[in-house]
Amino acid sequence: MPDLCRLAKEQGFETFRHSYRAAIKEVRTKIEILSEDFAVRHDYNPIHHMERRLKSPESIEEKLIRYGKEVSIESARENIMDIAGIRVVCNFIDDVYAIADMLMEQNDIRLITKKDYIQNPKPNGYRSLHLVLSVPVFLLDGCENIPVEVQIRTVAMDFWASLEHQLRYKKEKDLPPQTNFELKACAEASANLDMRMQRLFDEIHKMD
Ligand code: 0O2
Repeated sequence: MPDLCRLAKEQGFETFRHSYRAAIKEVRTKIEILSEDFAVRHDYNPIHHMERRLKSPESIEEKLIRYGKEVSIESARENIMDIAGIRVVCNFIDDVYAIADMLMEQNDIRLITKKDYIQNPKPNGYRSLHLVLSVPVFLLDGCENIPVEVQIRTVAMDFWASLEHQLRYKKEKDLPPQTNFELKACAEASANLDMRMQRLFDEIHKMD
C-alpha cells in the first residue's frame, strides 16, 4: 500500500480543492438553469436528479500512481480530469443528449473529451455519456479554467451502474464468467427498457 495522502499535506492543497468545488457549483448552476428553462418551455423536466462529488485526496493520489505520474498538485491539475464530478440522471435517452448539447452550446464552456458509452457500451455493459468540460472559475487571484467530468445517463443506466458497483465493490478477485455474463444481460435488458420507454414517450407526445 503506497503512503497515501502526501498530496493533502502539500501547501496550497485546500485552495486547489476549493477551485474544483467552485467549478462543480458553476456547472451545477448551469445545468439547473437549463433544465428549468426547458421545463418552462416544454412543460417537462428532463432531469430526474443530480449528484456531485469531489474526488478524495487518496483517490487522486491512487490515480496518479496508477498512471505513473508524479504525486503533486501540479501533476493532479494536468493529469486528472475527474477531480470534480457531476452525475446527471435523466428520465429518457433523448434527454441525455439534449442536456449534453445544451451544455456544450454555452460559449464559456469548452469540451475537453466526450466518451459515449451509450453508443459504444463498455464490454461489461456499462452505459453513460461522459463529458469533460472546462469551465472558467473566478477566484481572488484571477480566472482559472477547471475541468469537470459530467456523467449523463438515464435512471435505468444509473440503476444498473449503482448495483454493479455495489456487487463489484472491494472484490479482490475477478467475478466468475457466468456472473459477468448475467450482469451484462441485465445491462442489455435495462437498455431495452430505455428504448421502449423512449418510444412510449414519443408516441404520447405525438398525441399533443
Ligand atoms: P467514481 O467514484 O465514480 O469517481 P479511470 O478513471 O482511470 O478508470 P477514465 O478513462 O478516466 O478511467 O474513466 P472512464 O472509464 O471513462 O470513467 C470512469 C468513471 O465512470 C468511474 O469513476 C465510474 O464513475 C464510471 N464507470 C466507468 N466504468 C464503469 C463500470 O463498468 N461500472 C460502473 N458502475 N461505473 C463505471 P471511478 O473513478 O471508477 O469512480
